[in-house]
Amino acid sequence: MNLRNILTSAAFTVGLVLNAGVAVAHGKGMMTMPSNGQTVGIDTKVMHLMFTDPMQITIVKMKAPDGNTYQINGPAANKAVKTWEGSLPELAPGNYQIDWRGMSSDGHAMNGSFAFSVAN
Ligand SMILES: [Cu+2]
Repeated sequence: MNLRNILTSAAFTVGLVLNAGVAVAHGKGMMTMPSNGQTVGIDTKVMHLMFTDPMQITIVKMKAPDGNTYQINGPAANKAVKTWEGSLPELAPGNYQIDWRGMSSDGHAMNGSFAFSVAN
């Protein structure tokens, strides 16, 4: 590895750390429904992402225990909102993970994830 590569690699690493810091700063006060680690019933129909500042949600995906990844659609997909509501597909018992991406009002790319379980 020559010096140029080392410097590029170091800059990249610092960039990743800074981005993580930004995400944490914006993520303060963020809440989800279900909450991370919560167990909900199979009759659960919606999920919420709630932010202290408006967030433009660009994509929300759900990894399901059947091995598939589902895209979760919400009515406010293209505008900044403090509360985003997405419709869930029919749920079966098991473990789920939601991954979301968005853009904060100051233009920072944001993302987060949380997990929940479904029981009968
Ligand atoms: Cu920002």
